[in-house]
Amino acid sequence: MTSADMKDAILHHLVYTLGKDTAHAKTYDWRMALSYAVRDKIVDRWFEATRRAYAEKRKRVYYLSLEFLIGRLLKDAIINMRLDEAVLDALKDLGVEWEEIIEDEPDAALGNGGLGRLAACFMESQATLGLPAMGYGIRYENGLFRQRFEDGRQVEEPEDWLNQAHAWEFVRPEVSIDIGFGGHVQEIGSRANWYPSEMLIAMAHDTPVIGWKGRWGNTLRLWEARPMHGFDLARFNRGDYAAAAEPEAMARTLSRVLYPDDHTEQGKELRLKQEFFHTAASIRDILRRFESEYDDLRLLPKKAAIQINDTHPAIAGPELVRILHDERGIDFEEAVGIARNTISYTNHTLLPEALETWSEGRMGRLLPRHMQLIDRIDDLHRRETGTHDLNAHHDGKVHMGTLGFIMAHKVNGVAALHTELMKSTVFKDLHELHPEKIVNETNGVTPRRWLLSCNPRLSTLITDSIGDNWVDHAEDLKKLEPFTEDAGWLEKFSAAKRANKVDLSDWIAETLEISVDPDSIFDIQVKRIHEYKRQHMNLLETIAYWLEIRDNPNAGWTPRVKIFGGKAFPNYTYAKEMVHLTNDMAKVMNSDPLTSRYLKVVFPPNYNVSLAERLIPAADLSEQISTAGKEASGTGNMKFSLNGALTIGTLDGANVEIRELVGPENFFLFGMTAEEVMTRRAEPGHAGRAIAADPRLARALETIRSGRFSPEEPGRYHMITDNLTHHDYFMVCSDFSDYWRAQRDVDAAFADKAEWARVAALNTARTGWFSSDRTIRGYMKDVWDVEAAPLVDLAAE
Ligand code: F58
Repeated sequence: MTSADMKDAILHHLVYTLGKDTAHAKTYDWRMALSYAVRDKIVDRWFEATRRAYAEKRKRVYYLSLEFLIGRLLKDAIINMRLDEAVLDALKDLGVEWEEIIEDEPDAALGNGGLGRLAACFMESQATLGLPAMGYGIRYENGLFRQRFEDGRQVEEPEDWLNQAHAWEFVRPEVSIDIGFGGHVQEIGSRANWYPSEMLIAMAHDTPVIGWKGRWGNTLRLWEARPMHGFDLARFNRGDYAAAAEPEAMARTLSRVLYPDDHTEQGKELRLKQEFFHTAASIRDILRRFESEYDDLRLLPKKAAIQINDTHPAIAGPELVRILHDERGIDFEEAVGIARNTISYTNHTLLPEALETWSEGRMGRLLPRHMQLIDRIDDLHRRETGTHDLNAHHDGKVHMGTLGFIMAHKVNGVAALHTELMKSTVFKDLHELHPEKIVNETNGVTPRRWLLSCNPRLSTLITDSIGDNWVDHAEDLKKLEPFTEDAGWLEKFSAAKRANKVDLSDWIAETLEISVDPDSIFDIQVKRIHEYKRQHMNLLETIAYWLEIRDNPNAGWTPRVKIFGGKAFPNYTYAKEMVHLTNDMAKVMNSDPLTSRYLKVVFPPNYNVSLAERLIPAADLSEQISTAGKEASGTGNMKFSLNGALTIGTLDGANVEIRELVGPENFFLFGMTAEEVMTRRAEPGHAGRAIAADPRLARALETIRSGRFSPEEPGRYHMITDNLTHHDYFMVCSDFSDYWRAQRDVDAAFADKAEWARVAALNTARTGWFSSDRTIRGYMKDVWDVEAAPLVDLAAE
């Protein structure tokens, strides 16, 4: 497409879709007009891919996830369609700023963190590989809350990304599915009729997901909850306006918020309803499509693979069995077999508190037939395996991890270590019964968004050096290795990183009014705020470093900018204290005349996909410091490494694989192993001993305790200091000394600029393996048993 065509297309949409003339168009209008112009180019290919999937009778993959953290879509679409030049020229001609347009798009935060972002990367990789696939999620009216700081405290505000028209979706009123809750069950022999007492409708909204070079397109289908019977006119006419609108409001509540917070009873109820709503609508839709093509349900596993992303859609098993058995009359055991061969389950956490359970009371009330079927599934599993005590339903609860496991033919972990720990801890007994079931699929990230798009300077250098094949064959990045021996090339590599750091410094100055020196180490920890991720260990090290600089301000310290980003769940008080402490520290340290040349603390609010795209390319040091055994994989760790940051980290999650690939000598390793953690934890008084043995740690803790960062409320952080001193389940104290040592190794390494650049470049060269294309290929082979369509130029057909 030429830039003149692009310009015409933009102007056409500006006038005829937005109803604006150029004289009155605002940034929003230009962005929408551009989005529609780009979308037009996608639609034909998307149709063609869909037609081919049908015509070639291809097996499809269905990715069921309560979260898709897709972020902004416009730039992604432009880049994958390779329209960047045409768009830039057209905008220039029209006098419209590209940056302004890109920044104007709301960041669709339909996820909490890594799990949701993984789903988004997978959608993009599936489209790039030509794999017929569909993502099913919920169209949350308000995604993850927006984070603001007030006096350093986190304040949550609703995220209103749908306040404006959303250019990327197509509403499908014809795809409206009835969903029931509650009521009673009438058993007829083995089968039953379920008569729900409450009904609502799931209506589809489709977003095309286009792969690299526009050679395949898939659909992200998001469900919106709608009332069965809208507005009650009779009540309205009686003057009861609020009651008239009630059914609509109640139904809408279901797809209103993305749940991090299921603390209250109502919250729990709503979350379970969301899970069933999402799963039931998706399963219906999958079966409708299947039955439009085939008439034998026994073929389902051959034509459809249903992946459940964590246990959130794990009710898929019983729901599919219910339809096959109760509604289609297939024998119960056979129905279970079909469902199991179709479904597979990804586990993302071993943290006991994060493994979902539902009380039998709640499940029985909301999903009475499913509760019966879960007991029958347990019963069948007992008979199949001759065991007595491995039920999904036990101790008055339904354990969704066990249910997911029993109803899947494959269960996967998301990094090598995590998968091994699944086998030896949480799923030990089930694994012994089904040794073939657990497989590993180490996570990945799409190199289109996480290198090509977010880091144009580095990607241009890469493409100039090795061509652009790396974009969809990321292992090609290996070809950069010889360049890492070339001083001239390394200078270019460093120049790209430095320019990214300058951009970030400017942005920090502008938005946060903090000045940072781009020649400092940009040391970044961005992720959900959680004790196991140990942001507080980073904070303690920051305090210890700060105190040491103060002791001897002229000792020639290596300057650092400590950058934090992340949200604390609204009900997670401890994490919120960590946020507050970070901000309190920043206030004191950034204005300390003795140290501020050497140390700055920066915490931009509202960490999201767009902010990640800004921060990651500018990082020197990636903080991946979770307690070993707790981080299932991590995907931020991969993004940093791919963008030429060095990692300081524990042997946890995918860090283990990153370290192997980049080379142990190029990774700042510290801390106990998962096994050592388990042993140490069993030793009473481990925290106290660690504190007694390390004066720096003792002093840093004492500094917080003394109220140095919160003089107006000296005891503010006693929750953190008491916990670390007396319990310290996550081993912050025990790992601190080694973490300090590793940080000083970082300082020493950074002093040799050329060597640092070489290692940074090696990180980029050696982490192509972490492309989500590789991950998806793994699932295709080990889990889904599916092949991709041949990649052709769909537009030319
Ligand atoms: C994350 N889980 C893991 N959960 O923590 C991370 O190690 C892994 O890389 C990633 O999944 C992808 O496999 C995660 O993001 C959540 O966000 C939960 C969603 C439900 C509410 C509680 C948090």
